[in-house]
Amino acid sequence: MHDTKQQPIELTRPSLPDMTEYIEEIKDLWESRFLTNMGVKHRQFATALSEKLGARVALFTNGHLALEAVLAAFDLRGEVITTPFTFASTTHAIVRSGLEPVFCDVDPATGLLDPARIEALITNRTSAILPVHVYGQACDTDAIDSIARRYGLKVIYDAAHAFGVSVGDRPIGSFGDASVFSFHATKVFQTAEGGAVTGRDPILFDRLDLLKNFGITGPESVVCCGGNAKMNEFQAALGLCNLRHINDEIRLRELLVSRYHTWLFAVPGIRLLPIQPDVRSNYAYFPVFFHAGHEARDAVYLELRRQGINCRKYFYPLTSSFACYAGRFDLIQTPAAQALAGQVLCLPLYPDLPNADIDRICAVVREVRLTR
Ligand code: T4K
Repeated sequence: MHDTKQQPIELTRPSLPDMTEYIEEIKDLWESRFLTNMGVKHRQFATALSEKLGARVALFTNGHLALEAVLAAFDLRGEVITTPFTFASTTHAIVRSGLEPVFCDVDPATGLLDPARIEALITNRTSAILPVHVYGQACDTDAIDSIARRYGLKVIYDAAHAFGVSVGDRPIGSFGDASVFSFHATKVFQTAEGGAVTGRDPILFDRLDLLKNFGITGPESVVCCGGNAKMNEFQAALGLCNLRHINDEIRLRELLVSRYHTWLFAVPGIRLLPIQPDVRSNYAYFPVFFHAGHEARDAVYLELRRQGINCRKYFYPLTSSFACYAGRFDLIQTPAAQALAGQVLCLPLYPDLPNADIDRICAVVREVRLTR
């Protein structure tokens, strides 16, 4: 086994602009003393993002509150068809909005919602479909959007992992009725905490503006029961800086992913994500799937952790089996998702991860795998 005294390796580390670039960007804030409530930076960042994402944009303080705001803005009722192979946020947003998640199984190769299984789950209580573009892949948007149109359902994509992804020449945020992005520190594009909604319908954006600011329309006018989910000026300033560097961020990630591929693609018992034709990925995560299941995966996980290498089982457990939902959902409905949750391990990935660290991580994975 390898030397355990080496430097720890994080799963991810946020990319930051030069400190001088950020200071330059926030100087005005000291002068104006307008620090939040949709100030100059907020407006500039929304405009810049809208050009980048090819859609209208509403900014939020984080991705989770953006998801809850979209569900409220569409005034959804009843059931929402979604995936359990996701982060807690997706399912919690549905439940916290008083809606019932109906779990649909995923494609065993990608972990993305399987469109072939959606129609069987539609009832007269279904109001929306909420798929997740996991790991920076793209869902089968054509199939999902066409089922939704046929049944008059809304489609809200959880695009928390998918900033910068495109399908053909279409940016990922242009599909469905709305897409929700996360700009958390662990994401490809980050504002420390932050999020955004993209879409086309101007009424959606009017509602989102109200919902994220207490329903206020003027100093003496409150027209709906909104909350507070505004992105502040410091977040927006960081977003303006990081947007200038996003292409480099994705290019560097791509290089690291291809190094991982070279080491791991032929290791017996391991499967990597397939390359999606026509999709430009952002290389948000690097998941590895162990055919033999959770014992093989956990052996590698424990050895990596022992050596100070922070890897994560995104997404184990399935959200449908969280303790807070015990007894509520039928886990037999999603066998492919269940299998993936037992197989997956996400390995460290961020632009300044040294090649030597990738080589070290891959050596551990190969060694543990090949000796079992
Ligand atoms: N939908 C989906 C599909 C999502 O994955 C998420 C969030 C959301 C919705 C909701 O979006 P937000 O409301 O978060 O905007 C992390 C993130 O907190 C979460 O944003 C993310 N998904 C999820 C997949 O990962 P943890 O609890 O696993 O992160 P943590 O603290 O263990 O950190 C992971 C690694 O990042 C560690 O190696 C440390 C490193 N790190 C972390 C932070 C916070 C840093 O280097 N710097 C940092 O500031 O949840």
